[in-house]
Amino acid sequence: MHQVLEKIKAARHIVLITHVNPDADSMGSASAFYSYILQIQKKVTFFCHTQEIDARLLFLPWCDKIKHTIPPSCDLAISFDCGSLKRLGISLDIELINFDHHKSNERYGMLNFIDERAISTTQVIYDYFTSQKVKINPKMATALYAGLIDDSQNFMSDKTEAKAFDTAKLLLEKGADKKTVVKHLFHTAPLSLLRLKGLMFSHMKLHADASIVLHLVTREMLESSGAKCADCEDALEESLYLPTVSVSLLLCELHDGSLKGSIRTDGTIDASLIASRYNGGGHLRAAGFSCHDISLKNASQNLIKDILEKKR
Ligand SMILES: [Mn+2]
Repeated sequence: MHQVLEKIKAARHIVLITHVNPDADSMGSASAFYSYILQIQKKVTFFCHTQEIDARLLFLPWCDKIKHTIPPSCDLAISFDCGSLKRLGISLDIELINFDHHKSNERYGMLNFIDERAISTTQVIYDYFTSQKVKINPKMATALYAGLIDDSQNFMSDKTEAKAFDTAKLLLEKGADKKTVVKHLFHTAPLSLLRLKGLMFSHMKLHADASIVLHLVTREMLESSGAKCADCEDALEESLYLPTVSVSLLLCELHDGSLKGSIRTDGTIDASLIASRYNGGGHLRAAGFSCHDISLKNASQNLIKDILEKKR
């Protein structure tokens, strides 16, 4: 941690980098760090490669400062929650400090602060601030809290341990605006998403004694609801709430005719093993893949067959 401080002290202009298609953790970490760099009176740039940032995140402090290019005067970069160099969305010719909590982090920085046990990158940043006796103001606390509750799925994920609650308590005491964070991250949805969810639940099919849910989402369904493929996640996930269901499947038709596949399981079947059959990947409970030159019907038949084989 000491080396980080030395690098920051020596820098004249620091660029803070989120990953492409940033989430609350990546943005929250960079946002809190932005306040910190201002506190120590250095020049700072908030960079995100993605032009269209998820509107739910724009309540975070300093989002109005986000740039999509890196000024040439920057002499130090810091990345947040980026598992790989590719996820930055740009190439860099300056030194980089890498803050993350992904096990798979490629340690591409000159200094790497990867805490695999941390529930979020904002937890890693919180620990850094504490070790450096940085004063955490309400803006910083709100940004750090956002990453904490989003990555822990509002403290519901398996990885949520006592430390997450400890950190939450300390951040609330420092003035984190819990109400605003919850409103934007968990209680905000566009009409298109709600419409798509309705369509998905009314069209879904149950297989194998209602242990498998299958969602086939056609281009028509996306068009009539105005939703995007990424908006299918909620219904896919919530299908596992049915007591008999152990696997939830999605095949979504994209504009180019290819299919996007997503698998969610209750952990009794390894989703990543199924996805790897289609050159995809992921984790035990969540995985994804894409397939080309196959109809929705044929792809779904193959997928169900693969799952039934695994179940046996
Ligand atoms: Mn994260």
